[in-house]
Amino acid sequence: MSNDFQLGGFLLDCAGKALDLSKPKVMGILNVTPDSFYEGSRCRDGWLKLAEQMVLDGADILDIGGESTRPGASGALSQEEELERVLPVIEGLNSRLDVILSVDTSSPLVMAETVKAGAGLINDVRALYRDGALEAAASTAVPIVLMHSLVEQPEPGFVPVYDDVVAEVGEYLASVVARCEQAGIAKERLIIDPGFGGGMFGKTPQYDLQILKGYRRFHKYGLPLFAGVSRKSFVGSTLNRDTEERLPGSLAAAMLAAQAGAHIIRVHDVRETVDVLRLLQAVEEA
Ligand code: 8Y7
Repeated sequence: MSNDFQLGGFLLDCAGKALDLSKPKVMGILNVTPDSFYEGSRCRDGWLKLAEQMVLDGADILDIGGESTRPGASGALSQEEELERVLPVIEGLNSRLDVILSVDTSSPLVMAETVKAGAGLINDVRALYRDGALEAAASTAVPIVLMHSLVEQPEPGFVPVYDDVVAEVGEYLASVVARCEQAGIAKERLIIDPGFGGGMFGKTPQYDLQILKGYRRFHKYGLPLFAGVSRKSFVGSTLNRDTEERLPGSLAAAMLAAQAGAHIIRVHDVRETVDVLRLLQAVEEA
């Protein structure tokens, strides 16, 4: 079977650990928040066991987040509180596991301190738009995931409207990339993500489906592509399934993203997703 795309030969340096994106990589979600939407990833205490299991299951990266982006999640954390949650986990995992640690944060303090403690990737759903975040990220040397979002939580009842969602999200990401380059961040450190999801992420389920359908079009920016579809609301609303029942739909979505050339796929269910990607790889090599 011929590849209908060629993953770019991206090779990133994540604080001394190589991230080879010639094949899609799996990022396991490790939430250290008490209020994340999917029960399975809440692990304020069991984080070490969960992290070890994800690595055994084939995770290439672990994404550690201390602040929930869920609409209505308990009020904004101070940067210090967020750091207090996340830093011990990064330090603990860095000394125990040989895996790339990603920090899911929008806070400049958290970026700076966790990279010092060994984080090899910054994942910012606000694409470095918080005050000081651009400068903080520029002062590190690690790769950065830039996600499209509304940056702020919209008013209740807000309905996003796009004419061509892939084109408009792509234009936004291109402008964020330009802003990063102006701040001295090399393009070689950047990864782009359309940001599937509602609320602050700014898409309806229908737009999420359109993004997945047109995902290949993001290759034109010449950067590694990221996809976060795991157990998201578009899977639930398309299939009429609660979060605990969204694994099959999430795997199908991960498979579609990988076939469309996603380089990094962020998931709750590492073992199952790794199997899907192995099968896809085997077919492509057949
Ligand atoms: C995404 C993400 C979340 C995503 C990137 C959830 C932190 C919500 N989603 N980061 N984070 N992309 N880059 O449903 O899609 O997992 S949190």
